[in-house]
Amino acid sequence: IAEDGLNAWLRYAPVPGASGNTFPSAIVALNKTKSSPVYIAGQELQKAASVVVGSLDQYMTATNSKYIPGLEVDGFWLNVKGSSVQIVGQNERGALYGAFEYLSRLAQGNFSDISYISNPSAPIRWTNEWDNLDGSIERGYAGPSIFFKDGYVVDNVTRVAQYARILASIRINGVIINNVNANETLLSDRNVQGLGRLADAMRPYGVKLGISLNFSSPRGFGGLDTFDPVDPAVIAFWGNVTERIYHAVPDMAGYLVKANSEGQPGPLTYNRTLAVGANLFANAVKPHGGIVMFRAFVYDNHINESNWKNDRANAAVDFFKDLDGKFDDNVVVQIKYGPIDFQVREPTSPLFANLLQTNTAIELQITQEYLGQQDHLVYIPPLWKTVLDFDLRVEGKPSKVQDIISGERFKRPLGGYAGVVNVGTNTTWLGSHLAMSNLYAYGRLAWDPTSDPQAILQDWIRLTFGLDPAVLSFITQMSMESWPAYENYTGNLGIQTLTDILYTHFGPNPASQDDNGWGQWTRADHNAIGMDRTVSNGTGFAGQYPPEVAAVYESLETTPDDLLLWFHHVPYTYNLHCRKTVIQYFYDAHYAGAETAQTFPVLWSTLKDKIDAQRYEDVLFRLNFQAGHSIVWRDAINEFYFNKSSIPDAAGRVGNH
Ligand code: GCW
Repeated sequence: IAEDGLNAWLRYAPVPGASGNTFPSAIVALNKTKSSPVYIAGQELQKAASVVVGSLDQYMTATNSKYIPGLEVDGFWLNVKGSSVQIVGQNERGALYGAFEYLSRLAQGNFSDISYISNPSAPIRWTNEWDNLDGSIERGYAGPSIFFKDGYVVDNVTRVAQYARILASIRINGVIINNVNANETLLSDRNVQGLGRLADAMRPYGVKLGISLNFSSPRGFGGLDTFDPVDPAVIAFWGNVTERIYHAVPDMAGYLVKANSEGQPGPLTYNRTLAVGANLFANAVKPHGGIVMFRAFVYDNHINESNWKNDRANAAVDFFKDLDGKFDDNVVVQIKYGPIDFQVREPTSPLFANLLQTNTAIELQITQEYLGQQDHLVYIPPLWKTVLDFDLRVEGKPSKVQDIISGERFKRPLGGYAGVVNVGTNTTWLGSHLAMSNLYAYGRLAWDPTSDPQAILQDWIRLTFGLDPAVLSFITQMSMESWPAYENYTGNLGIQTLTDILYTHFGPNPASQDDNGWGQWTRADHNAIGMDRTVSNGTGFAGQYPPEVAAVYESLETTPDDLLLWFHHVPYTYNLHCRKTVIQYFYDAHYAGAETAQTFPVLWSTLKDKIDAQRYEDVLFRLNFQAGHSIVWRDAINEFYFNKSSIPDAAGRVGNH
């Protein structure tokens, strides 16, 4: 079968051996309204099997059953006993999640009896789409927007509904549909009406719509001469806008705000704090049950490298720490996983350990901005796990990031996950078939961050490519090797991705990191490399962590090799824990990473007869590109540091071209 990718992992392909198993013979969906998630659940099940599905209330009424304890908001109970199947959600959204869970088991050839409850780790499981109103997508690699065209919301919402279906199957419950670098004309009457249309398309899938706002809209759009967040006219403007939007979208999820960052307007212009800015919107949406996601990605992009103590990584804690407790209860501070910007490896953002009376969410990036832009296979969840599992030891107690953002650690009412996805109109959604494992795993991890990235990956492989053992084993191998390989041939030891940071964020350009105000510095000179972020002699960044963690990073001896150059400025000849020198590690890792990438197309070609031609060719093309580009990376980076350091490669490979 040709497979264009629109159904992603929801293919319901025939499963070998399925015929001997008993399927239920009738489907009873307990809500017949076509716009209800339970109705959709019934429809989905119809495509594969037969069952009773409904929310807890509907189930108790219709079947005279007792209350099912243990179900939390959006959670579900799945009960399979032979041909009798019950799927009961705490709410209708949960019922749909349970239906997709059941179908996922069937599609993977799992027909066994089971009974269990599954609840989400956190209430906020959203995507962010950086779509512009003209239809372009910032850092999008899969064609133009499915939401906007030529300045307006699209008329045809077919793709939007299809996207919502995919998101529901991984239990995503909200989408911010426009770029955080927001255009205020989204607030026009025509566009607000359009928002209603988009929300209607997504609602049956339990996916709520939210939007990014431009902080200066009162001036740029409202005709006021100010956007000062305490000005009564400004407050009235936002109240008004919010009423109009909720009129069109009664269940709107809320607002996302990027303020005072990378040239965006914000409250600091008027000497108001970021909390005052966030609460302005929080007040407006509160009566409607809305949430404000306020981004912590606030920093000055004109800092001076000649000052040894300057450090962009310090910005988030510097800006937000003193505001802890000042945000309204329906504000969530949205924090990128690392202190800089979606690099191939970063330490966990210390801001998670500095906001004890504030709701927080983690921002992850599915779109591979710095990670090869979907032209390289990079399965990212193992990187995300380094952060979600990281124990920040706040007040000397276990404080994993996953337990902070779930709200559990500091007893917060809200929190969760925001994933920057940037799907486009390309029929593969992300521009690459294999990149979809990242989206799939994002949803699964947001639901349950304790799950194993490899197990999630294998569910995705079976659902996407079928149950053949060779397919399973080779795609698993390539995917699991892909992040370490990419780290090896781009930037290792915590130096960052070493891609071009000034324009494309694609391909090697280690020189672009330094001598500019962006602050993604490496401080590489002829003798030494790395940012000294110690308290004793550097930027003090290490001191933003709670004492136990700070002590680990402060000392050269205890800093792990993979973050060495993030925290320390050392000679190229410095000996790592692994006993190599820094420079020899660079040379070897770049060779090793590129060598691994050479194996990907070879492994893939062995699957030629097991995968439809269209997907086979498409993936092969990309893997061949990656194999070649990894050599470009390897040589560019190695030659660059050979020229800087003049230290020869012990294996004689570098400097001989
Ligand atoms: O990673 C950087 C990107 C910008 C992006 C910004 C942000 C939407 O290069 O394109 O802007 O981060 O996250 O706000």
